[in-house]
Amino acid sequence: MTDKKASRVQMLERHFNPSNWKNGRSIGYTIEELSTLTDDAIEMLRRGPSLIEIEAPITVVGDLHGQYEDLMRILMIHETKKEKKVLEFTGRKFMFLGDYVDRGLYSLECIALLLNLMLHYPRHVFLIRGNHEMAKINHSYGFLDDLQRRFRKEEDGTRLWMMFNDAFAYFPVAGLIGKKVLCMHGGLSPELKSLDDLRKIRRPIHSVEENSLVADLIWSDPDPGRSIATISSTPRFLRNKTRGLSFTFNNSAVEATHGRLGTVLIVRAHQNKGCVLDIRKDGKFSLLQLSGKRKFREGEDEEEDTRADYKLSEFDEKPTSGSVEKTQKMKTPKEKRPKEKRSKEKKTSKEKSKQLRK
Ligand SMILES: [Mn+2]
Repeated sequence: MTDKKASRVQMLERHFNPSNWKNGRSIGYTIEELSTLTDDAIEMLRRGPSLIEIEAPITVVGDLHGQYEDLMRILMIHETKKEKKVLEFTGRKFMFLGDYVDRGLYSLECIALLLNLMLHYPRHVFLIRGNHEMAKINHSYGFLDDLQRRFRKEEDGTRLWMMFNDAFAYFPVAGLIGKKVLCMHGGLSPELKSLDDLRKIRRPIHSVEENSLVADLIWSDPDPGRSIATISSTPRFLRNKTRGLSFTFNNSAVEATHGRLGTVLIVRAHQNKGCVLDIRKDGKFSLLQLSGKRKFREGEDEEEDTRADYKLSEFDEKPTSGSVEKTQKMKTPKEKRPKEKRSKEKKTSKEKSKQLRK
């Protein structure tokens, strides 16, 4: 085992040990190990694709936003013995759809563990980029502040923040599961004409101004409201007033994209409040909403966590089910918006996933 690998395994063990993170404790890191982690991540990601192409079964996870205990529940590794954890974990594949940092209390724990898992299990853990994996956003929604507070010298925190953002610049921006399910953080783009458009995206991308297709993949939303007025047979992208950039897209835009790309389902996050989608090998899927309250930074949310322990049974036991081949619609529960940007959108929206009517 190389020194680097040994250091990563040692960090993973710290992550897996509940006494290190339960009861509100943060995991301790050194600048050196985090610096090695981000360097190694860049080295792997720069050689990897912009579009992750993979087969089911796979578990797709929406916005984490520093909810470290939720992440541990999703991975299901904290209740078992060390050896078993690894065995159990290596058998499953995960695609995370971005927004790992900001808002929650444990941004650093989430991103450090996920990068480490990605390096350790490169065929099982895939990280897609969210809008919070952008320096312009994570400098003001918590990540920078957390790092500056947690490291002894403020400039060390700032340096780490820059190192993480250097790694984010190489993150892939979309995933394709079984050639049929297209995943991204935000949504569709009028510039998305073929899967090759995704495969050809060059990285690093430090700011979305550099690439408007990437800006849309990371920022766009479905039409708000889904009122009768939004039902149109013409693919339509409107200015996204809620976000202040990119577009909203209607059902016809979804259908048109499926027609061009040969896909049948769009899976996205960006408005989630912690969702897990299990896609099985036969194309059937279950959507699980994480129950319980999430922990947020002061001022981000009034919610307080009241759970004493975290077990799988706390998942909603009545998942929304469907099949990739047959499903026409899927629910996408919405995330909490930044307060100053929150709109009066309804709690859920539906996305059609039919083939294009020519
Ligand atoms: Mn987002």
